[in-house]
Amino acid sequence: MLKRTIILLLFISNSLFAQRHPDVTGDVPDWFSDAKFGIFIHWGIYGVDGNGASWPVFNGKVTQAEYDSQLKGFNAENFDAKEWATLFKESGAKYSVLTTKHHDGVALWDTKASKRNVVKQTPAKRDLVAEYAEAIKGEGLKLGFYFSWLDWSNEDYGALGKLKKTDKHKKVPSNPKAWQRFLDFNTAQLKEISSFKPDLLWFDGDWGIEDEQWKMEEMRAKLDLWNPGVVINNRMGNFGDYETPEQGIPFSEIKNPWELCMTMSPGWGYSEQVQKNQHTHIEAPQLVQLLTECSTMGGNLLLNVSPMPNGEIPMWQQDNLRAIGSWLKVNGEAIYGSTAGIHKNHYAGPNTLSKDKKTLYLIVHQKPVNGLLVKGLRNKATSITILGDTEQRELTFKNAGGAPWLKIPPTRFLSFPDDIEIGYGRVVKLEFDEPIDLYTGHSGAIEQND
Ligand code: FHN
Repeated sequence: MLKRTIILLLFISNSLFAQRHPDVTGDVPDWFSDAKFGIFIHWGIYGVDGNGASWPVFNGKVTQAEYDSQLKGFNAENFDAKEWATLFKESGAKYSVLTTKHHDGVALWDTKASKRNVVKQTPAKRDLVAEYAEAIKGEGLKLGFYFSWLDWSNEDYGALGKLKKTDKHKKVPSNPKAWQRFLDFNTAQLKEISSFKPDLLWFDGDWGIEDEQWKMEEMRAKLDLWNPGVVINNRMGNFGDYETPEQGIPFSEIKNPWELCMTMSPGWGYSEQVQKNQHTHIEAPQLVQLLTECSTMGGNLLLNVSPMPNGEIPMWQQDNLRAIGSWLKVNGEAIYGSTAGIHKNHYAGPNTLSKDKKTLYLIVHQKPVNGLLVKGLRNKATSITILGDTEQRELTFKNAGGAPWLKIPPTRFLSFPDDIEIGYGRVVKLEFDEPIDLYTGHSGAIEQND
């Protein structure tokens, strides 16, 4: 909190000199950076027709009335929050994020700020957020809420005109009174969902409008007051805590804490058509690879599921989550609480390090042919084993070259037993007495020999 206050003070001083203040505070609790894996849940009336969450209205593909005809088909009749929480726990996820209100403005809780909610306007007639919150906390998972700042069903949002997602022009409300009414509406709803004490708020839809129009600085102070310690993503202007690359593993290093949100198939919400197109479904081994790639770069994976209108999570998505959980049961020590791995020039594959840098986890998704190539490693490992190897074999290096008297380590080839099945990926654990020491230079003539 102190760090956030200091950053806020820096922001205020910086803005006096029109410098760009940090996009995020970078101030996240250990539980978040250690978690590495969370579940995103896009659940809403948009699963009835399956044409996409909220966007069909914005893109003019359907009228508001056509979109809202889905309200009558959203019944949540098979929704069992405890089943969801048990499944997410089994998946190895440490937190989950539910869409409490998407851009369509339909709240999944019994909001008093608007009749546009599933209790009053759908056959569900239940406070789904309350049930979800209780079940998630009951399973010991961290509770996350998604909330869309923008609301295409609310005319007062229109006070800033129909914003295009890429529209970064500074907007001044055409109707300041209506815009303030919209801000008050959002504030009232955020106060309501803050009462469930979420550990994480996942905002969306702030695009195209400046922080001062959203009054984000004031909003952040309120959210922190209502729920001290809540961690917030960067889709809150410049007042969030961590970055949220979407639908694509980052290519370059992200220095701030970050979390990649990704779908297992096209689209965020449920769609019968997507359900049938099994060839578009990302499968468990690939999802494990996505997770290890994020861990290698020091980030989290927030993997999306898309429950049906009746509250059931598609079985193929459940199977994927359970498969990931089985993999993490054996290999989780390489993921949870890990830090970004060594550079790809040292090991050309996913890998992570323990916080004290005394343990290196090399992750293997394909069967090695000539062993695993590791370059620039100066340390002598005290133990090299494969997680889950019932025989607990010690692996050995074959060393090529090197001039230790000049602190130039050999190029190392790590043996990999032929009988080890790769499955969804295996992890080689290398333990050292000291933090890992990597050579990053390149040698020349060796003018002395030992
Ligand atoms: O427009 C939304 C989209 O529907 C989905 O909710 C994603 C999830 O990150 N966020 C926005 C697009 O970036």
